Amino acid sequence: MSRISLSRFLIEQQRKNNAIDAELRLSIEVVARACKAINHAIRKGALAGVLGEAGTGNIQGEAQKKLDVIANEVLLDANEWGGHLAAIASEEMEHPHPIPTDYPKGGYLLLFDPLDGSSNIDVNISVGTIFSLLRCPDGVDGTDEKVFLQPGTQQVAAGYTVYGPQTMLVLTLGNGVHGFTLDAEIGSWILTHPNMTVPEETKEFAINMSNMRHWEAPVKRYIDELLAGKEGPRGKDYNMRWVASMVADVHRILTRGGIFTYPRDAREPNKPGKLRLMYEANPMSFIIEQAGGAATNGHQRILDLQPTALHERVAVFLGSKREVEVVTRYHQS
Ligand code: AHM
Ligand code: MG
Repeated sequence: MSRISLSRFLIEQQRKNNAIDAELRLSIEVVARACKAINHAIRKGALAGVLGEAGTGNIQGEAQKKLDVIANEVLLDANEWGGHLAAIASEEMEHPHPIPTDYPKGGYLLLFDPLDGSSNIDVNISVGTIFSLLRCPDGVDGTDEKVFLQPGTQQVAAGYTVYGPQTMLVLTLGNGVHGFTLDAEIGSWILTHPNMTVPEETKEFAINMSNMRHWEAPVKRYIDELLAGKEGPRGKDYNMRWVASMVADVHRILTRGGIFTYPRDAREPNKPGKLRLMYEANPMSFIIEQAGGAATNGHQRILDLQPTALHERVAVFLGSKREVEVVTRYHQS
């Protein structure tokens, strides 16, 4: 059987299913191409002198790694000139990035976390790129931050690349989730995981346990019950995994099930969790829901949340439906 490349997959989506238009197809192809260049830089590592700190900080007050800066620049350079975007927003930039005046503007807004899990770069553990695409309403200036503040339900496409033992791109256009593996020799993304699904039930959870003393009561109760194993109220033994790269943890869940959580905690009461809504939680929630899973902030479906700021944070519980339902119920009782 002939192999299906990402380009062919997208053209067929455009032609047969009408799931995307030409501008959206180009947007996804350009992000995917940029991710190949990011993959190349990551794989070179110390050979290219790209490990370590950049010596700068981002808007979130986090120290930037050299590869955070490189990945951000690669994505900006690749996406500026194609005429498919109205503006670009990134974890690494305080304000939306305008399309330079010498290029035409398009109808889509691109948001990304250029290198998620970047604390793992120097220790050679999987990292990733996360992206989300929204429509820019006609006649609206894309650089106005407010235009980005659309609920996750408005996303027209979302995806991530995981730079792991294999480099994979996982994508949703709102009609299922499809995984592509990079064939580095020919430089092509090949469809290897069509129709990925998250099993409803699981015996695996992901949380940073070192924050346990700061959790709110519903999260403590939920995790205590999982830890109680067969003898506890859940009646089965659970296993735990925590990569500290959301992309890698979510990819595991898409492959074999599980629940991923980054709850709000008492250290910073005004900060609901660590992860960012617009370019981490929303795209991942879209993917997980499209794969048959669920995603909430403990109280509400993440995709229904009305964003109030570009870099807003949110508590995250996502993955196998049954588990997300249980922890969400505990927040409501
Ligand atoms: P980053 O986007 O700055 O890399 O931060 C997000 C990452 C997630 O990938 C991961 O789930 C989480 O931070 C890990 O946080 P912690 O170090 O608190 O366990
Ligand atoms: Mg991140």
